[in-house]
Amino acid sequence: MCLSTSTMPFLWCLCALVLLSLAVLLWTSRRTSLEPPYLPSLPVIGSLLSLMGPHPPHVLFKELQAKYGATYSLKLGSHKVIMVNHHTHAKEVLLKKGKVFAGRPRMVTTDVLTRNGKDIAFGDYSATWRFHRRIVHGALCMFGEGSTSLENIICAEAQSLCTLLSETSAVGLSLDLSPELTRAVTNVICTLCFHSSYSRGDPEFEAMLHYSQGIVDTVAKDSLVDIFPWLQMFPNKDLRLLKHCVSIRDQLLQKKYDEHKRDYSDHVQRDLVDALLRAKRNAENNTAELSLGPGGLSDDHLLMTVGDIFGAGVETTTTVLKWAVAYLIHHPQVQKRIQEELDQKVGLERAPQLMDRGSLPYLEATIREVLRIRPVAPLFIPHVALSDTSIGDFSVMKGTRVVINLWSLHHDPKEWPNPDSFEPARFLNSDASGLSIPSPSYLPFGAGLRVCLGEALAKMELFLFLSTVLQRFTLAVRPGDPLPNLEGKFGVVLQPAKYFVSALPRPCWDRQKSLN
Ligand code: STR
Repeated sequence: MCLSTSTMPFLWCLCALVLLSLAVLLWTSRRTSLEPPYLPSLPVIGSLLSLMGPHPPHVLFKELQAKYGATYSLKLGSHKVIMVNHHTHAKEVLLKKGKVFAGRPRMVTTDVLTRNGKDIAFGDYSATWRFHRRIVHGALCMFGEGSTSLENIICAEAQSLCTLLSETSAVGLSLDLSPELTRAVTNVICTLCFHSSYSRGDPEFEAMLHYSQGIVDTVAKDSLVDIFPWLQMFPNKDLRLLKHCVSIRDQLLQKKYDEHKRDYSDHVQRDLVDALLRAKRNAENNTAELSLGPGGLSDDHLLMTVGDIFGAGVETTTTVLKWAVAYLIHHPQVQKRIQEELDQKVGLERAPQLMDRGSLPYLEATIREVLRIRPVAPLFIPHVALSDTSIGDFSVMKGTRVVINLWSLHHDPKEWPNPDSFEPARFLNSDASGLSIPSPSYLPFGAGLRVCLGEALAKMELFLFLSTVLQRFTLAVRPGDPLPNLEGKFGVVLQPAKYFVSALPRPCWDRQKSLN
């Protein structure tokens, strides 16, 4: 066949077009089917062999970036997990594609803790979950930030902590602050939830301290039963301890819940449980809300959520306070600068209040730095992709677990110069008169649909407790005692090891008191 010269250019164009479309097709399919680099994996055990070693998981996962890049995947038993170590991908998961990644995995330990995911933190994404979270958010707003009564409660607890510190320092003792901080923080949450509080030595409080630690030690820390659910068939010490602690917690919660149901009135809202009960009753009267799915919002849901608020409210804030004190002991110059700021802006005549927050930027910067250097939950709680999707150029299949390594975000040397050194001033603006967030790689409370519900409350507590104590005392260890260990014990929260503190009354405070 002979082609005329006039048709040649047309054919060339056609060929070029076909080739171009093929290239585009090939490129786009490569782009979306690209899998993140994989850690070596064996049948049944998955990547477990690559995860053994001396480092805690968050540190190991950060270091594996050097070999596999910031986003890589691994297998935990039969579960495919994508590990995200950089803020751009973290924000894509939490914010840009928040809804797609809003799922939660079912795990043996969290199912024990939450009656199969009937809470908010560990519960999977659903219409019931959304409704549940909305009413808890509303109730927390009503009793949370801006509520003067809550401020008064926190201040009263902070003062009672100071009284204890005076008593122990008067007899030259040093003290493990942990139970006292926990009691103070528990009382704030208890007042918020149940309008009740504990005095020192209350047996119910002692029981709570014990069960809460048992739960933190055993729940959702990538324990083997969570990776291999079939291990439940064998005797398991941790799972037994968890079940025991959960049953004590449930008895305690049930008692409070029953009392509230008995005394419930539509006309008064004494606390958060009353607010939740009202929302539940309104929903039951409203047929539209009844399309929530099997069971709607049951008593179990409310009970488990109160358990979440309690557990999260106590364990997280207490842990941050313990880290803050540990770092302040290591950095007396930071403590001195906070105290100078307090002396200048608040003085000694009165205790600090929330309205002082704006005028104490260095204290606020210190709190931010504590939350950066020792994030409460260094791996957050795992997310699950609810449909086929992508992270950056990598494709992600429905059902994949996604873990955000907040530790990597907060210790990224490209974002934070000297990431391992404690430098509150990095959160101050150029003339040190106000605050700044110097990097987008900072998410202490998470972000998106599952952002921490207690952020405002936590910030109030951290500010009031630290300012009240530091106005009156300098915290140190006794001469010859070791400084607090800053490494932390990995678990669902990263807790510091036990240490002893001696609180030295500040001379200026003592002088002021003797004048009054
Ligand atoms: C602490 C111990 C306890 O008694 C109950 C809970 C349930 C809620 C958990 C909490 C725990 C630890 C901190 C968590 C919180 C939900 C959100 C919070 C995991 C296990 C964080 O994401 C930091």
